[in-house]
Amino acid sequence: MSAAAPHAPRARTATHCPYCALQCATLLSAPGGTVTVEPDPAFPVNRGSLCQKGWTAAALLAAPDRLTTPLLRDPAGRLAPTDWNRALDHTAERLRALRAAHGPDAVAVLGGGGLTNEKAYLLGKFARLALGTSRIDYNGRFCMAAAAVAQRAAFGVDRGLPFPVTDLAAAEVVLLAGANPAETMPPLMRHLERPDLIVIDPRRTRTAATAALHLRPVPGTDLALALGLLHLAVSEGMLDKTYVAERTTGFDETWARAGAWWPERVESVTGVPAAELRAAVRMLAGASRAYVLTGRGAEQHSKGSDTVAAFANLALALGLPGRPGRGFGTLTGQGNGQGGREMGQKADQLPGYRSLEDPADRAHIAAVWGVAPHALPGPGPGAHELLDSIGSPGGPRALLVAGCNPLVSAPDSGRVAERLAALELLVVADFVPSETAMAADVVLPVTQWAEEEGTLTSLEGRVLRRRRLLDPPAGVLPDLEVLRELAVRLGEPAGRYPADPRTVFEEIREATRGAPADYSGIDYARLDAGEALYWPCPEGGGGTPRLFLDRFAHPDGRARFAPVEHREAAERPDRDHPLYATTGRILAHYQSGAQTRRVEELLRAAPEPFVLVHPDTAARAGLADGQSARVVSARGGALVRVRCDPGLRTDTVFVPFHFPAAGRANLFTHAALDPRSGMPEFKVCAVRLEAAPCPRP
Ligand SMILES: Nc1nc2c(c(=O)[nH]1)N[C@H]1C(S)=C(S)[C@@H](COP(=O)(O)OP(=O)(O)OC[C@H]3O[C@@H](n4cnc5c(=O)[nH]c(N)nc54)[C@H](O)[C@@H]3O)O[C@H]1N2
Ligand SMILES: Nc1nc2c(c(=O)[nH]1)N[C@H]1C(S)=C(S)[C@@H](COP(=O)(O)OP(=O)(O)OC[C@H]3O[C@@H](n4cnc5c(=O)[nH]c(N)nc54)[C@H](O)[C@@H]3O)O[C@H]1N2
Ligand code: SF4
Ligand SMILES: [Mo]
Repeated sequence: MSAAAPHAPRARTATHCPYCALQCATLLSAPGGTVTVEPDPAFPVNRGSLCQKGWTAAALLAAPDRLTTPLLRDPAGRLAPTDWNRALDHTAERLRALRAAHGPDAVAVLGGGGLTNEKAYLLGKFARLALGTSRIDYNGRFCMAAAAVAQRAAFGVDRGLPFPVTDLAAAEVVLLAGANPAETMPPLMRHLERPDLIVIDPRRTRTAATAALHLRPVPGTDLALALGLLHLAVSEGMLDKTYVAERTTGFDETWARAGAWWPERVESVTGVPAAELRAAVRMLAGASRAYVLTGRGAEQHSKGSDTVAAFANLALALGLPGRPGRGFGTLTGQGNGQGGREMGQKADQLPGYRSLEDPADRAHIAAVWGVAPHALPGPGPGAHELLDSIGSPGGPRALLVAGCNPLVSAPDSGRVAERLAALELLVVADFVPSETAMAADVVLPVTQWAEEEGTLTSLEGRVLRRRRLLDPPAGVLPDLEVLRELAVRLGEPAGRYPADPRTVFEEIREATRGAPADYSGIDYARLDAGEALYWPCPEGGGGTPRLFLDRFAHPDGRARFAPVEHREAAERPDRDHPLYATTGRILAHYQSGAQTRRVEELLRAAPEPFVLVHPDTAARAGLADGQSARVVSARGGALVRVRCDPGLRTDTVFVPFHFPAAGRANLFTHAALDPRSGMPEFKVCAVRLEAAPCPRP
């Protein structure tokens, strides 16, 4: 797929897809000025394949409504073109005034897991030094936060997959808890052809259709299900006692709880027949090479981190983590969802997975940044709490957004829209007029993937190079330059904010030296020479494709069982809202859809918001396939097209969250948060279906 090149192209360029964390390798060229994307057959992760989004990625470079000039809201309330100096001067002046009047925490920052490592790093540094604010978080709070908390607690470090994805191809059995890679990472399915799959998903997805066993729990009951699987593993004599004794702690307390989750009790809570639970455990325990993987279906709950912990418990009981050919992991979602969570844009973290509360970590980063440790603010609130506190006493008055579209992607988005409207200053850096950008006071147009250099860290913890094919169109600046220009206007020395990605990466090496996510041994030259480098990679080392083979990352080298207990979802169906609603993804669109709704081929494939509903459930609501309907919760409703799908449970509907305006799934989602991770409950709430008069939502 191709699109007209905005500017004179270089020769053929090896880079990676701009979308998900699989980071498929691509070769870009621009014969006759038209950018062409091809899969790189040499890269083991995608081995010459791409999904529809990858093939069509070039189209966005020349999107007709691409932002190519800064915009400033005029006194009449319209966004009008302006020049860079005015946009930056105005932004800095307003930020200074708000900070002077209300203190540094009056200014907040929201980053994204799609930002390169260099951008995420510099954004964190900018927030903590140039703004001096503790209020910085990113959209990974809505994505990887629950898995990160649970993995860190279980294994001592959070690298989504502690092994290369290609290892999966040699497995006999892979359990996927709440993941639908056939739509969300299609090339990954090539590595899942040989293993027998056990899929846990309330829907019969494309992934479930390929499974040897499909468990269909009521949404929000995976924690009970995982406790039940652990119960069976132990009660049927499949516990790996030697492994548990030698490599773990905490089994007894954990068993004290899981022991009460006998199969019939689990069946009554989850709706999954006891016979299927038994079959799942026997398959897993009977395989000599098995993996347990979680996705957002299990994680995006107000008990998401406990649920991941419960699946980690199961994997530990069967002796999987940290052994060759077996393991536990979680499928990171966004392009730089892994690197983005360890570069210091997270509310509680400094680069390298260092802690904002650890004096030694603070001192290390302060020294790299050339400031005193006390100059670093403390930890701040998670993304949803941050957004929710706008307009409350002491809450943020200005917000800077880079790499996120919260008007569409944050939970209970009716309320989020109100909160954003209460800001005194909203500044958005983006390359397309996203819904959030169009609500901003200042819009800063930035470069896209094929126009920039940098690194991203894929779902397997491998650091990859993004490379530039094209010059950016006139009028746009790279994010790094925007940050430097703003920092200077806020009184910071320019040298503290290098705009050259390679220089930023050199600083990342120093900042992460000796940290859990150690990048000190990685540099552009090694990456460009084709080395496969996985963190931790201390200076002089060859990186770590497989973690935990000898020991886990806790001081005693042991993994931790977690004594978690099931609890109900924040909201249950009742008379007014008799159905469960869950949300997620479809193949053709990416996230808030800000990018993929601008690609003609993808929009044709999925032009409008819809609800998947069992035909009997639709009939009961007086609806037929193709009709317009509203999916209504206690918070609001989304206007969608009805699509009957017998693969749905009769008590559950599914709505993709990729669509804007009245079709936003997040108008009905619940903002109940996981207390351990701040993850919202995107995957379950109570709704009813109503016929809607409007034929085209
Ligand atoms: N096409 C496409 N691909 C993407 C993305 C995209 O937007 N579009 N985004 C990327 C990102 S950031 C992410 S995080 C990943 C996400 O990748 P996935 O985790 O695979 O995606 P989801 O569709 O959010 O959720 C997976 C499945 O969870 C199921 N589910 C819903 N509720 C429950 C529940 O209570 N329990 C269980 N067990 N399952 C449940 C849904 O039916 C869905 O099929 O995809 C990445 N890849
Ligand atoms: N109901 C429901 N809601 C969900 C989910 C769900 O399953 N259900 N999933 C959640 C998950 S897992 C995620 S990851 C979030 C994602 O939610 P968002 O982060 O809001 O989604 P994106 O569409 O990726 O938004 C990224 C924006 O940043 C811009 N952008 C991309 N790259 C760059 C860059 O390098 N620099 C700058 N300045 N801008 C850039 C894009 O054009 C786009 O406008 O949504 C969450 N929301
Ligand atoms: S699977 Fe992910 S990385 Fe690969 S082509 Fe599709 S969107 Fe891009
Ligand atoms: Mo995500």
